[in-house]
Amino acid sequence: MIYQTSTFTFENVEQGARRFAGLEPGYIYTRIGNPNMTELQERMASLENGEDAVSACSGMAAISTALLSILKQGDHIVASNMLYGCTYDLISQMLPDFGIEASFVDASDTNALRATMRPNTKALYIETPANPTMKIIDIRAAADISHEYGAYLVVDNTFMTPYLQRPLELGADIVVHSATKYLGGHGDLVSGVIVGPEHLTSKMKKRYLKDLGGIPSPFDIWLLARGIKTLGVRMDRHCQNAMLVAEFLVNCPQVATVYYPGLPSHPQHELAKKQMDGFGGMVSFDLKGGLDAGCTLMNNVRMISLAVSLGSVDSLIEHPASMTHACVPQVERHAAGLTDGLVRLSVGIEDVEDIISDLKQALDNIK
Ligand code: LCS
Repeated sequence: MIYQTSTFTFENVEQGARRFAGLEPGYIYTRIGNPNMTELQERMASLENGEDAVSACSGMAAISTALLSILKQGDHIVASNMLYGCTYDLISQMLPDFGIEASFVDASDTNALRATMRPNTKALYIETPANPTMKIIDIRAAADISHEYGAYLVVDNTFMTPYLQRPLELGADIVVHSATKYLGGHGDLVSGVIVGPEHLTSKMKKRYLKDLGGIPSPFDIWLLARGIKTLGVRMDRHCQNAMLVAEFLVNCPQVATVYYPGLPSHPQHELAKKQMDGFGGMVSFDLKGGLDAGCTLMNNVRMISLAVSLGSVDSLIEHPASMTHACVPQVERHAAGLTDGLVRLSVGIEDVEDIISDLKQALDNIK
């Protein structure tokens, strides 16, 4: 059932007052809570093995709400140097405007990570695998370092979903998701989720999400809850297809390097096997012909869509340097291993032969 309503009626004035005062449970107004949000939150908390969850209207709303609720003026945040472009922008540009200092580091290097932490560091923020370089960060090691400094470890689990990786079980404090991606799974909604301990999620719900206002529409979270019903079967197929596509690309004469944690050649393949239950559906690669060759490939795909976003049942291809990560300065992108020619492929659940033959015909256009 979809509770497609902005408000909920009270029996009488006294009941309304009791609900506002928190003396009686019950819904008031959809920005403060809605049965569809409650259901989704319970499901996500259970999947991530966390105490509670908060649903938000986008991944960015989830990330900004989570960070603003644990940081204040004078605090410091350490973040991984390879993040989704808008997350990087939020942490590097917007948080400093509110008096929150930010430092970026290769969080897979534990010595460098430890050296970046400060007494006033209140949060460590990572994505693993990183969008789009597929670098893996050891979640347990990051949690240990974070806790030594009394900081919360926040992990963006968008690429993996709780089906493949559960950061809270490895010591993380808060998990955030762009539910727009694999959780929804069908490219038809924008949504976000935060999972964490009840003392933080209740603060987020009662104060930050309520006052920042980034709540999802009841219809979108109903669609999201429906998407989650097929999460396991979709993720199995994404993983299977991505592995076959990565192996195909490794053997293509036009391809220089393939970044996929399932390949034994991935520098952190062993760590990936340890902390992930599968390698996911995202594959990035550099072509020998660099950016020009990448553009030829992307302009010639037929079944695969040239589009940003990821995690849909449909395969999507994009160019991070000019699209999703264009807001990250070039020197920072290069330092984190994101080359100008890197192509990112979100491998869908279509017949893998169709995906591979589309890539093959598009690659054949490279001179
Ligand atoms: N976290 C990750 C890892 C993401 O990839 C994205 C969006 C977000 C958070 C933000 O989620 P949203 O607000 O869009 O729901 N990533 C995108 C991408 O790579 N292409 O288009 C959007």
